[in-house]
Amino acid sequence: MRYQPEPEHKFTFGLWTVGNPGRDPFGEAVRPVLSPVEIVHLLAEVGAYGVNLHDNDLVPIDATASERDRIVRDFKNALKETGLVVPMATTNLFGDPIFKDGAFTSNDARVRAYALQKTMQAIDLGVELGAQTYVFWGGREGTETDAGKNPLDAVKRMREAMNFLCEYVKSQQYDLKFALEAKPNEPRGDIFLATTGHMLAFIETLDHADMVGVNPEMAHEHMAGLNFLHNIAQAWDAGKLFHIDLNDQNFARYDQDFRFGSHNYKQAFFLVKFLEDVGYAGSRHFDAHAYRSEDVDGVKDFARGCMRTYLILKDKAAKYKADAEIQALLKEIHAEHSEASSLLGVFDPQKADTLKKHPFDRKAISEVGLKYEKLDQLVFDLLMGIR
Ligand code: GLT
Ligand code: MN
Ligand code: MN
Repeated sequence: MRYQPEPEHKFTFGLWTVGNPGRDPFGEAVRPVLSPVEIVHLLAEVGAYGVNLHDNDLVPIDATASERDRIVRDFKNALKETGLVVPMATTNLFGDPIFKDGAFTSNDARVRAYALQKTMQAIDLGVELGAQTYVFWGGREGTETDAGKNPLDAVKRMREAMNFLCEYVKSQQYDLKFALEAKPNEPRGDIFLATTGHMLAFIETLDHADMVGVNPEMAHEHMAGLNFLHNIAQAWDAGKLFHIDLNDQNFARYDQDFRFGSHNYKQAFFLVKFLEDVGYAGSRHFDAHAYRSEDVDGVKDFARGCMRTYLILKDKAAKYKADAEIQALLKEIHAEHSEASSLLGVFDPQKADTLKKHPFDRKAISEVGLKYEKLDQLVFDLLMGIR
């Protein structure tokens, strides 16, 4: 069957995504709460490859040691029965009231220490389940008023925590990489390290920068009004695209976490095309949830839709490459001007000297139209299925 998800596509969902019962700040749950084992079976039914989790999506925060062991055993059995894997794990450092003013950036040393303790335990759990990527989303690491927290301390505390946890992973000899996820706001008024670009700069200040990359989320960059593809390209260029959260939403909204491709077809297309073109080999993780209008069947429609959309766009990317008219236009647009390209590249004094004297016909160069209108319309036609 066409557009059928296969393990090689590495489609994953969080327990918190398909398990989202539809509660929001204005209303109660509209769907039953599914157990982790039920969610694993649901994901297997729709054809996902893997399931990701926060520590407390699986093990309640107050569980005893024996409850933890039973829950983990049942979960592992469900994984075995279905063949699903756990490629990524993370810590819930936002739900419990202790984190009301942050975790790693809290002003309270007891909270910061507890956040480290909780994360080390959650790392142990993730590794036990097979995770090789560990995500950090600091939902509460921010402020409503800058009167209370010093943003400089926040960056330093965040660095201290990351350095501590990298050392922990090394001391345990775990095969685990960290992926930092940015978000500009919500649930805090403002969240520190607000975008993927901030994260990339921060990572370079860490003791073990090689272990740490990013987990950009499409909706989060759109909340900040940014071009997700451009951020992904920069992360890829830096060798830091360790994970990706695919979803969708309109610009300048709250975190809508819609089905992948539900809103911005073109952005989703160019993103998929990029991931496939560069050979991104990590998980395609859908960090989204079904509309609040849906029941459990609707949740399955949602999950199937995320994967189907990805595969349709992947197919469209192949069509784009095979389209003679599009390719001819691209060839024209990207034509090499060898008389100028020999003046570019690595500096040498001779080249600089020649370049300084080189005559440029500014008028002739700028008179030529670039045909992006034509190309963009061809892309639209392709996406709409009439090419
Ligand atoms: C939360 C958040 C997501 C993060 C998850 C990982 S939890 O749902 O909105 O963007 O990726 O902590
Ligand atoms: Mn989100
Ligand atoms: Mn996310």
